[in-house]
Amino acid sequence: MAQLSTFRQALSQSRRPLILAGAGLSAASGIPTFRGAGGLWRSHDAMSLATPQAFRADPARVWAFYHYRREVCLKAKPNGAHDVVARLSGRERAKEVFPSAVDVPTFVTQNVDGLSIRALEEGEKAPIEMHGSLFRTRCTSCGTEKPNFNSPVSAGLVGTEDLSKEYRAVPLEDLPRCQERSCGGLLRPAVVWFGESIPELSRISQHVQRADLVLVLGTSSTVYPAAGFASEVRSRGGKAAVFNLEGTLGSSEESDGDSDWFFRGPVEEMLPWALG
Ligand code: BV8
Ligand code: ZN
Repeated sequence: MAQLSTFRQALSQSRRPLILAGAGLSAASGIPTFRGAGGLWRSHDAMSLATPQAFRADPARVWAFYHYRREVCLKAKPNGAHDVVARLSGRERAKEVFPSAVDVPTFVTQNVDGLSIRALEEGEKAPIEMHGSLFRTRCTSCGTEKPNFNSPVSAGLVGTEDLSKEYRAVPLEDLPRCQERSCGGLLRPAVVWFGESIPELSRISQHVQRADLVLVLGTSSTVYPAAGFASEVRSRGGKAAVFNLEGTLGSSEESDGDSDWFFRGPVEEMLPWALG
């Protein structure tokens, strides 16, 4: 069909491909997406908990939310879509799919679940985790930021991940605390909350400005600034291919409002098929 052949032609001609992913990339791993039913935790809208204000007001509730998500993600496994993108981050497969590219594609993920990193094999370039990671913490006192895969992230939180149980507020001193020297400060998840700036934005923007093709994988494109990247690539004459279960406004089979190709369906099936 027309769109497949023109898409494959664009793959072969692209010199600077960019890959952008959202929660749809991890859906097949059983990670609830943000919008729709997945966006709720104990009847709270995830968006209302992912803010500095929520953490200041009730750190115990926000930590229970993140502890729950850490435990879900630690039990989850990368799915086929993560694997396809991880292979594209390695020289050999990147050369097959993007023969004209100057380097392996830059991969920017909005996801904080760490699954794209767990899918990597030797020699494959790690993604830019533009919204941070559930598995990094930052001390609110001394600022130390480091990887943290502890399960549980603090003994006090054990049991709060069981949604069948009544919510229990964990005392402040039993929340994750800094272990640096004698700091003991309250830790926070090193994710980017709504209203917080994106630490890697200038690095990402350089790639967006130079990209001639962007593959947009499983994102509702509702969270900025990531939501604006595809139209930015197109405004400079680049092309965008959207892989999503559903279209955005004005989408049809062949393309949705703001893309040159629109592959409707599960990205874990559509992406390997479209790449050939
Ligand atoms: C900032 C970490 C400025 C936390 C997240 C304009 C410009 C700048 C900012 C704004 C702006 N307008 C509004 C804002 C504010 C805000 C924003 O965008 N609000 C929205 C709600 C309107 N943006 C910000 O606050 C950003 N900060 O710009 O700061 C600034 C500058 C200087 C100084 C101070 C401030 C920060 C945003 C980061 C928020 N943090 N995550 C956490 O996770 O707990 S975002 C969060 O949503 C997740 O990371 C998630 O990835 C992300 C986006 O959602 P999606 O990934 O798209 O997931 P969603 O569920 O929505 O969609 C899933 C899609 O997959 C669906 O389309 C579905 O159809 C599809 N799908 C499902 N299954 C599959 C599938 N597709 C294919 N296959 C499948 N199997
Ligand atoms: Zn500290």
